[in-house]
Amino acid sequence: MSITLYELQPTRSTRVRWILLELGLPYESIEGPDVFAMPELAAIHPLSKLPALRDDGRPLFESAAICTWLADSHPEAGLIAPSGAWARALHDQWVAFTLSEIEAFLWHTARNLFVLPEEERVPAVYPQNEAAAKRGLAALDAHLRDREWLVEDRFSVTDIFVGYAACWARWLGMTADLPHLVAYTERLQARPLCTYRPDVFGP
Ligand SMILES: N[C@@H](CCC(=O)N[C@@H](CS)C(=O)NCC(=O)O)C(=O)O
Repeated sequence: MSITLYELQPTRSTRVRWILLELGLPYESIEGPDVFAMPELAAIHPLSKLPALRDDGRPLFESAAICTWLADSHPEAGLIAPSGAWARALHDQWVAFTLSEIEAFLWHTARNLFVLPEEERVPAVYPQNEAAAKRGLAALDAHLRDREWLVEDRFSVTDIFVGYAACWARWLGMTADLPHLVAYTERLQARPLCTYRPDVFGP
């Protein structure tokens, strides 16, 4: 078994690093800003984005797909419910919700803050993105009011996935009035293998 992860901290590849650590899987890390230009990355990801993974030679991209695959392929770790279980539907629900109702807006802001060339950035999108992301974040905050973890109230790959977006939003200053979500990010960062370092994803 061999795993290669193309990554750059603190991008969304750090989700994959965390689950690899939770699963105790050895992996080769191809890391750094030069990764984006590598033909090996282009051979995996059609847009040369991170994260990208090879598992026994097989290419996989998208952090949700990679994290879910790794949890699925190591069921003994108990980090995900099997396909067909209700808890699995809840995992899919929170991953899809995070991507469409939160992360899309965070990423659009990031693109206009520092990813796009300066002359293409449109700062006018920030407030609209923040308002949209906050609706999704408030829903998460409400869900976490009386539970510690998202699915079956025990730590799972769902928390690794969604938690990244929550830490990112906190770093962007969008969680000030969402105490349950802030407490959740602190619980995540208190876990020994968490890769969402407080010095990078701090408030
Ligand atoms: N939905 C993708 C996002 C992939 C993505 O946009 N990754 C960023 C880093 S967080 C990237 O590679 N950006 C380079 C670019 O946009 O060209 C995932 O979750 O894996």
